[in-house]
Amino acid sequence: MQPKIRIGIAGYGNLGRGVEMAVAQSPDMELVGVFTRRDPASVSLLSAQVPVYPQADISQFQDRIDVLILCGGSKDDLPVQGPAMAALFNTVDSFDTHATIPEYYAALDEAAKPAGKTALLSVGWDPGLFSLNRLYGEAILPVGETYTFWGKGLSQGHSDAVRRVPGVKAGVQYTIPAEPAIERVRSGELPQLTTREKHRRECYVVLAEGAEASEVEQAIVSMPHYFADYDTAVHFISEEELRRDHAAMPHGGVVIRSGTSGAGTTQVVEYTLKLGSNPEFTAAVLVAYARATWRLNQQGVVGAQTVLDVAPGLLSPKSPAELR
Ligand code: API
Repeated sequence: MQPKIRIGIAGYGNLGRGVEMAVAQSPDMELVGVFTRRDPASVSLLSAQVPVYPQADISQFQDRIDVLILCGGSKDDLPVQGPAMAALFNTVDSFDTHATIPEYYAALDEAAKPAGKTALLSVGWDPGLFSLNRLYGEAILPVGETYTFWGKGLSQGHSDAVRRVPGVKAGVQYTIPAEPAIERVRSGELPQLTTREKHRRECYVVLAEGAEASEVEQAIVSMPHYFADYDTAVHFISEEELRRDHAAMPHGGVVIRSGTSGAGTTQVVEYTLKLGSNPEFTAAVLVAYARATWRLNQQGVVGAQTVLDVAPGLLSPKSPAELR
């Protein structure tokens, strides 16, 4: 029997809680503790046996944690926390600002490599599983087009970005795909679609006391990477309405590669997710990749890595011999 992989969680929001549940479903792992910037006494876990520690004490745990799963947001937390933690621990995170992945990769690589640590970034479903499926489609059908549609669903990345706008007390963001465009792609057409033609975005926002609605709306719709390239609607609602109507966090989407092989033969490949809980699923992906991260580190593969660098067998709790 291999010793269990010792997991730490940094940050305990929806994603951190999802990781706690996914580790509980993984018999080859144990949860050492949760690290938080809040007062640890104010954080209650699902499992009363797991301790909560102040984030400030984390460097004392270097010998007790095999992989630290970073559960902060991409906008403000991970760019700072990622490299700092990658110098101390093997890490996995769900950094999802697609446009700045190259610079985040470089910062992690610089921190992790000299420390002999492995830092697996941008793990989840998009970026993550969808990235893999885009790659498979493009490698196998080099002549064709790739389409990604998200939703309808609640994007954690965009909801986090909305909540960080000054004047926003709470809020969520739904991504809404253009269904007729999806049907055209499924039928084998190869339309050229702009970002704006594929999705629109709907935000439901609770204003902070004294905040000006028009200023908040302007700050959201003009935000680069997240909203500027889309048609975005902002609806102001009460805290009560937010709790009542927006507690569930469904999401999903499709990656479609449509192309022609050999003698000009049409081939359409589709990968679909229908998720009842976006954070629980993202967390489950993080946990499977935490296993791979530990194995890569054991094999001497250090520095920044992405899902495109990880062999599928490393995700499975089964050994290579069992998988064969
Ligand atoms: C969207 C997608 C969601 C990707 C999934 C994940 C998240 O616009 O809805 O933030 O929930 N980019 N990165």
